[in-house]
Amino acid sequence: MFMRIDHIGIACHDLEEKIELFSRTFELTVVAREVNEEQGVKEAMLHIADGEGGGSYIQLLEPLSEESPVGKFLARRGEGVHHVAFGVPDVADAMHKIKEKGVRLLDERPRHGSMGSEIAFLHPKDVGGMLTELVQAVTPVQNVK
Ligand code: MC0
Repeated sequence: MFMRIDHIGIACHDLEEKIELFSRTFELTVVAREVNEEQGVKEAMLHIADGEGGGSYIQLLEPLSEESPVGKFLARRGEGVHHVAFGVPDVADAMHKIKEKGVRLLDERPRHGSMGSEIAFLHPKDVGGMLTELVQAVTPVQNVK
């Protein structure tokens, strides 16, 4: 079902500061920036590698408000890993299969994610405490190297 780790989402207070830190420390390059109003985040994608169905990234997330998912996470737990996202060939199909196994979906239908992807979240309490995201990259076949 999973083709690769698409990205690790990291919650932070100051996006620009963390872009500088991750770029300098790990020699990563920012390949996309976006404000996602629906998800309540300002974000940047730092490219790591390319694999089956698309790339792998570090995703830095700054909340747009204290009431957003990332805003609440920061208040409760502070900065750090917020979620792990897995690349899937067909997000709707993966949602259906995972729901049948008794895991709660946080989205009834796929939503808009980074770089034109379609995404859906699974409840962390049903996946060992890890907020899990499913990602269908926009052009999986073309991204394969
Ligand atoms: C909350 N919990 C987490 C968690 N956030 N556990 C692991 N990782 C996280 N990130 C835990 C809480 O500690 C709590 O456990 C339990 O889940 C229920 O939390 P809650 O009180 O209902 O808390 P809420 O209201 O903050 O909701 C949490 C929930 C929400 C995961 C349902 O954040 C959500 O729907 N997230 C999905 C959307 C999202 O995260 N969007 C931002 C990234 P206890 O033990 O205290 O009961 S958007 C994104 O990343 C896009 C742009 C992309 O990748 O392309």
